[in-house]
Amino acid sequence: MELPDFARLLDANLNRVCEGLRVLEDYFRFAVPDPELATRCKSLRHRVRHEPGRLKPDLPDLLWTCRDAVSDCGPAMSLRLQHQGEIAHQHSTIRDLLMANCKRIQEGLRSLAEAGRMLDQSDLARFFEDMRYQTYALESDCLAAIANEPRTRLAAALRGLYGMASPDPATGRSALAIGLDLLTAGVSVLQYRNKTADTVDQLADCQVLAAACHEQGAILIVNDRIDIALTSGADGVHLGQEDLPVGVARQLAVKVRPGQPFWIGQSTHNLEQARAAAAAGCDYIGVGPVFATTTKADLRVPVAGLEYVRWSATALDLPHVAIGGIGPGNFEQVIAAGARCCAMISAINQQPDLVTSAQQIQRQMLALL
Ligand code: 3NM
Repeated sequence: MELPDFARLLDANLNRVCEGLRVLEDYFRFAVPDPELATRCKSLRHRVRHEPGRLKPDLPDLLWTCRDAVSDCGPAMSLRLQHQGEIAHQHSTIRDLLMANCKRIQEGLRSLAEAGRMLDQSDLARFFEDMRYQTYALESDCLAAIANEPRTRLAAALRGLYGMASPDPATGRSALAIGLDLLTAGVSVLQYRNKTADTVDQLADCQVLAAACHEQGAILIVNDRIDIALTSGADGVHLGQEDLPVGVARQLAVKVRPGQPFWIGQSTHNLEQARAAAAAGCDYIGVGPVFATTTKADLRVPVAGLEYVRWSATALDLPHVAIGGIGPGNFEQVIAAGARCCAMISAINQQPDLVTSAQQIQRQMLALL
């Protein structure tokens, strides 16, 4: 076989491989920045673009002179197969998109390596084979990176003030009104905690709050009630030690909302509970009570203290929310102990101008992180 017979195949596949790599590179450069992965894609793309010309100097000129996109039968083939329903060109998830491009790159490299062999260009064939093996590792790393992506979003949201939408007996304000004020103040995560309202009213509140949260990119977590969380469009549930076990909650969430992230947080009051929550697959934990609190009357555990915050922040690779007796006068100590996120109920929800107070605290907390 002569090189010109293979020129169009080489040209098309070099373009195919570089285009596929560019899709991955742009995703990890602009959409979910991961400089390490983006750099790897860019480096592979440059090598595929330039190494063949170094190994065979007459190749670049030959490729573009033989190019003949107009008479390529490929587009007509694709159209026919699409009409027959055999191939689809839509990727409904990022995973589909990245995987399809990885396959495109690997298939292109395989075709290039075979052409290299047919042409007795063993250096070229070896180069393309080596590139193909590198892209298998790249594919695994890209998929691993996006598997962690939703968790990264949760960790980013658990920063600063964790809003608690609870009805306030002192001011008579409803959980819904407080929740909407906290969202106006700019919290990135809100927990709906209502121990008194009827289920039907809680569901209605959570539907409103879920829509309001999503409008501004915040996360809504529902305390205790996984049924309300799953049916209202909320993003997760927060469980106490006596609530549904985390594993059971996860099974339910996977059944009701397959393939979608659903966050499960759990209150913990000591090291053993924190380790158990992590082992059970919790996405984040509550850490408290940091100080004495009168808000949770049924809390039959001793104050866990700043030492527990310090331990959680360093020993456990899990996002956490410090809670219990925290307010404007002491949150600095909690952050100094390593907390990135603090929940406050009485200290903030009773403020006459809740929006301004929450905004102030949020600003001060973020400035310390
Ligand atoms: N959970 P305040 S302490 C709801 O330690 C809750 O898990 C706690 O209210 C825990 O900010 C607590 O008014 C009450 O102290 C927090």
